This record gives sequence, structure tokens and C-alpha cells, in this order.
Amino acid sequence: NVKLPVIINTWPFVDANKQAVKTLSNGGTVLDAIEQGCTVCEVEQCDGSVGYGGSPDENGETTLDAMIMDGDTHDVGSVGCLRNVKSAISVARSVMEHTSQTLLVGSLATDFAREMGFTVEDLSTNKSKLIWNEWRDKNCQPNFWNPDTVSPDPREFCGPYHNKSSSFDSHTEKRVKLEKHNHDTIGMIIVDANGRIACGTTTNGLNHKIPGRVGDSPIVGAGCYVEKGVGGAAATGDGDIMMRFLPSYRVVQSMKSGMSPTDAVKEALDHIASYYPSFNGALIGVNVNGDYGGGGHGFSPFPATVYNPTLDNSTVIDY
Ligand code: SD4
Repeated sequence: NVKLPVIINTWPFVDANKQAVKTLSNGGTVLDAIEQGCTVCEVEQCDGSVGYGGSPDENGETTLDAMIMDGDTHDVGSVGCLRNVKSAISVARSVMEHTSQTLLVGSLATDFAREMGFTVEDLSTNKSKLIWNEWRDKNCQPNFWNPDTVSPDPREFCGPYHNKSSSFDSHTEKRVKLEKHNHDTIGMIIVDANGRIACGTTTNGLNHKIPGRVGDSPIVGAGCYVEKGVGGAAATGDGDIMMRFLPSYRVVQSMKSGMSPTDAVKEALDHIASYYPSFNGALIGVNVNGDYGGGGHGFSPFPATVYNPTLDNSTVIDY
């Protein structure tokens, strides 16, 4: 099949794609290629949205979400709100390969990573401190917890927005607008020449998130999903909306019933849009024949990066 292997990832993260191609051609497995490809983005801090030093939460801390899934065995490892460890996708792989559990979170995921030999370090950078300071000084929201209270100093009310008050929606809206261009998780799917499939995601999530927030990226069927004999899908965008629909799972099930990847992606995005017409999100899908597709809602165009043997190189395609 001249269309295999196929390596596809969200956004124009070409270096990550190239690394995955290289890993596969050097004899690595689909899991090795996913891990090493996604690691490139963690190291390069792709778009500031992957890896350390991006998307500081309301306390100024960067935390990471990541997952990896093996189509052959249906094994998954993932981490949510991982603190103080840079290589989230590798920690996720360790969860998959060294435990019978699936998802570890927060400081306790850090403890696991430390036991597995990962370096524990501060994920802040000068840039993330600057982003946080600017937010605190300029964009800090008024006190939505108690909207009747107006403080002379807005900084007093920059704490977590624990309460979903009536004003919460406008808060969310503003946040979505602010962060619209700051949603660049890498999600990658690979089908190799033998039909082996794997997927992975890694991200630092959402700027100014409430501390403790976990997005869609480490959630099976949301961030990504693969099924043996069928294919895989991965998501990027507003995870707080998207995870409510398990869109990657939905794309794979649609492909299983014969839909093309592009149609399956469109169907899943349209379904979300029927509830949330203004959500921002995108999906990619690939089937075991090597057909691939993608699409975005609110991101237009939505670029993805693809390699297969009919393409000379890792190529950015606008959907
Ligand atoms: C999240 N879905 O944490 C991620 C962010 C993202 O492209 O995809 N950015 O909500």
C-alpha cells in the first residue's frame, strides 16, 4: 500500500512529523515514533502551547497534559495536570508500560515520574512569568465569584473562579476570545506499513486555567483514540467543550461504519457545533488504508502536517 505508513499531526508542527518519520524509518515502532515526534514539540515548546514555559495557570504555573495509546493492545497511559516534569508524553508512556493503570494526575503524577527517573524541575520561564504578569496586571477578570463586588484593585480578584455564577459565561467567553490563538496542542496519529496504529497528544493546555484543570488531551476518546483494524483520530481546540463529546472516539466509530476520515471529522465537529455554535476546535483522522483527513470549526484554515510515501516530505495541508 503506497499510502502507508501515514503520519499525521495537528498544526504545522513539521519538525515533530519529521522526527516521527525518522524514528519509523530507523526501525522504531509506532509508539516510539509517537513519543519521539511529540517530544520534539515539548522541547521546541511548539507555539508556546506544548511543553514547559507556556499557558501559565491562574497561579502562574505551567502544567502538562499528555496521553499515548497503542492500537494493537488498546493500552493507554496518560497524565493530567502534571507538575514539574517537562517530558509529559514520556511519562504517559511510562504509565502505559510500567503500570496497569491509565491516568495519573497532579503532584502525585510527579511522584510517579520521579520514581521512574524523570527530572523534576520548575516549568516556568521568563516568558511564562511575563505572560502571567501581564494577565494579572491587565486582563485579570473582575470578581465573578461575587459579581456584585467591585474592588478598587482588580488584582484582589484574580483568584480561582470556583463558582459557576451567572456571570461565569461572560468570563468564559472573554477567556475563549483571549485564548483563541493559543490552542495548539500536538495530537499525532500513525498507521505503519503493517497496519499498526498509535496516537498521542501533549499540551500545556489553556492560558490562565484554574489550577487543577485537566483538558481533553489526556482523555481517551477525546484527545485521541485508535482502534485496531479501523484507524485513529486526534483533537485540538477548546478542550473544555470538546471533551464532553469524545470526538476522537466518534470519528473512529464513524470511519468504522465506512465514512471517510474527512466526512467523519465534519460529522463530529457539526455535532459539537449543534450545541456550541461558536466553539473552536479541529480534528484529524486516518484509517488503516492510509486515507486521512481533517477539519476545523472556528479555525480556518486549520493546518495539519502529513507524511506518506507519496509525499516527498512532511507536508502542511490546510483544512
Ligand atoms: C486543551 N485541547 O487543553 C487543549 C488545548 C489545545 O490546541 O488543543 N490546543 O483544551
